[in-house]
Amino acid sequence: MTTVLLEKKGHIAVATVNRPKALNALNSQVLEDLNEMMDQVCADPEIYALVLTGSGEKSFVAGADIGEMSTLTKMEGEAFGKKGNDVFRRLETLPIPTVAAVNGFALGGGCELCMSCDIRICSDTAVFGQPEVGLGITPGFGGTQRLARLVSPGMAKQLIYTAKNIKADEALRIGLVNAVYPLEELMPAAEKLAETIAKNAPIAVRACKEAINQGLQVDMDQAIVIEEKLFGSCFETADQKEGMSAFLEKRKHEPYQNK
Ligand code: DAK
Repeated sequence: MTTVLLEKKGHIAVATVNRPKALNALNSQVLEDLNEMMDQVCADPEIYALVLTGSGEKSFVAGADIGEMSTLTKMEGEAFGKKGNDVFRRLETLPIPTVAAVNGFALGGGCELCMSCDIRICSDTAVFGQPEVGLGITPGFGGTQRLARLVSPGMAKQLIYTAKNIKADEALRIGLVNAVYPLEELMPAAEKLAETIAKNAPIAVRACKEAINQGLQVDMDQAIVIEEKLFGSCFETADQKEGMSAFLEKRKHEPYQNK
């Protein structure tokens, strides 16, 4: 991987989009490397949570690479869009929980990338926006769908139709991010959050992600059945037995084994 760095720290991994000279814009290589990064993360049973960020102090990801996109034909545009959508959907449904640490510009494809993560936190320097209509295109990596689901449809429409950027405080106010930190505190906070998640029973955490993601796509009657099945599956795990035994024996549970 040349454009995505992957670092393992205990039970968490930190992936960094690394094209700082182009403000980490997403070209085909970055999309391929994000895929490779997810192959590596999924192949490692010791990784329980993933943090995704951008290289440098200025940008998370400043969108899809406008230079690469500018000359695309209709068919090439569709192929580029599919490549990105496949990667973003894979990230959204990655079995382990994901935290986006947004350290600056998150525009267009960058905003869409962070919306494919489970949780977003950002620096006080972060800027979010979907500038696509100003470039003559629609958001193409799921922006119309994920933004409307994460914030209100009216707010999503305002952001997308106006192509106006918003700052961190406004992103917090509308619920696009969960918390804002001074830039230097962002990565420690993101890693601490991922480590806190990673200390819980990994199979149960993954089941929660699946239940929330799948349940939101169906009606409540079906959603509750999805939850029941995943709840039941936890009772086949050693971690459930240890967690409940520890409670009953009034002791701290042993570190969970992901079994
Ligand atoms: N693509 C390529 N290069 C970029 C870039 C981008 N999105 N953003 C920045 N860069 C490059 C700049 O060209 C510049 O390169 P050099 O000139 O130094 O070689 C370098 O990064 C530094 O940028 P600036 O000099 O512009 O830095 P400033 O601080 O002055 O401005 C900025 C920062 C983020 C406000 C500005 O760079 C900017 O406005 N960037 C573009 C932001 C943007 O519009 N992003 C959204 C792109 S649209 C699709 C699927 C998905 C998409 C589209 C179609 N299909 C279904 C086909 C997604 C579209 C988008 O993401």
